Amino acid sequence: MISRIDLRGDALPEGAALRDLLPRAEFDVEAALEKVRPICEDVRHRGTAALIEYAEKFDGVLLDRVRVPEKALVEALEQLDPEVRAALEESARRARTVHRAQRREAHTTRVVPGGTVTEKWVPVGRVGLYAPGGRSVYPSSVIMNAVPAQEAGVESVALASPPQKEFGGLPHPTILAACALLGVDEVYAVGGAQAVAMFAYGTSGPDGCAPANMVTGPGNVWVAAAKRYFTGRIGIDTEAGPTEIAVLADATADPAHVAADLISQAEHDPLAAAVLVTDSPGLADAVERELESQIAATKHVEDRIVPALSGKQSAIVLVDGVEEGLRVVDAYGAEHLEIQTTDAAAVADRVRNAGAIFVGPWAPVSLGDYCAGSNHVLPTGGCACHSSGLSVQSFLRGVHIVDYTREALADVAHHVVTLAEAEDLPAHGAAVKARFDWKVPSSK
Ligand code: HSO
Ligand code: ZN
Repeated sequence: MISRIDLRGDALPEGAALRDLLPRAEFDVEAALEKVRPICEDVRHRGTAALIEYAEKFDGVLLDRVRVPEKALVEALEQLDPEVRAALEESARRARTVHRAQRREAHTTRVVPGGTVTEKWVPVGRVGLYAPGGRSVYPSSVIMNAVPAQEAGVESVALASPPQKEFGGLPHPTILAACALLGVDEVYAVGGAQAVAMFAYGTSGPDGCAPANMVTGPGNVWVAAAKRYFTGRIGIDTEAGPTEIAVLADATADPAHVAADLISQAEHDPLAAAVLVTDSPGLADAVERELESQIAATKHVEDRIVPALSGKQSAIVLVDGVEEGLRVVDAYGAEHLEIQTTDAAAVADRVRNAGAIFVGPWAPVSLGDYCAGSNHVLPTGGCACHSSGLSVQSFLRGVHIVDYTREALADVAHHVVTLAEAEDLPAHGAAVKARFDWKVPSSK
């Protein structure tokens, strides 16, 4: 069911050449952009009326308003299964513990006597969070979005999630309940690219949504395309693609656990990627057998797990040793990477590119999805080599405050003037000279 890529024997190629040998899902954001552009512009010009029309067209619901009444949030929480509520509360508590520790203090550096640069951290003013609907109704993602924004001190947090026909045009009740649990009371029944456009441009009227400075959260290719469309106008986290799990394992790994973990993420999407990197052909065979037997007992087999595992984005990659395995997982840059080898912590310590790393036999990705305290909104598609998962830092801006005395400026003035002249920008130098009666103090 799952293909094999044998990289044993020859020396591994470097960088991009190695990456090109590894499997990856096609996720064509650029193509989706073409379709998303007119939708975004329509929302810009027609606001709520356009949102209501798209709800009918894409979600099959007739809405008379898009803002979810607060009463609906309270009711959803009241009706939530107490066990689900307790689990969400525990998930949020752990996430809050981890994210609170990410808060940043202002820091002042004394560059020279009388000259300081302070970096202060300012939260983004208003954030729009996106929670998908349809196949992916994840109240846990509401936690993973809202908690870092709240811990960063974002004052205004709104959330959009697609209207659901079976719930009278409201977003899924567990999404609403999670919002109520977290104190997110501004919620819109808007899905897809339209939701991103609503946050980016804002809409007016009694049912209107104030524009946001940033939009975060997972979504389908339309949401990713809309994020790309608005990049530069608003901040985004990353363009989330299909879920990925890579497992770096040696012969000591338990094949039943490795298979279960690969299946756990394949369960998300037919385009989800599951990649096992191992130096043990014995483990590879055993994992394959486990995959066959375990999927027989699970749920989303035909629609998601089989296409995900047999798709070109998934594979078992055979390597000569853990050393080569490390190079492969670094070239791949998985959203989630499990290390199931001897000395797993030491191996994990050497990984450079991964959204999140799960160490040893007792840290499956599903723990991180729900209750580790770590964030599950993570870079996909190889973006882990330049981006991080969602955190308090995502919602903060570092602002430099420059404070120099007359003497400290005088001391460096000649360098500023020299550089200004070297760049043919004499007015830059003049701004300094003017402060010293046009006589720049020479270096002492
Ligand atoms: N693994 C998904 C997140 C998720 N899992 C939500 C379960 N619910 C993407 O990182
Ligand atoms: Zn998951």
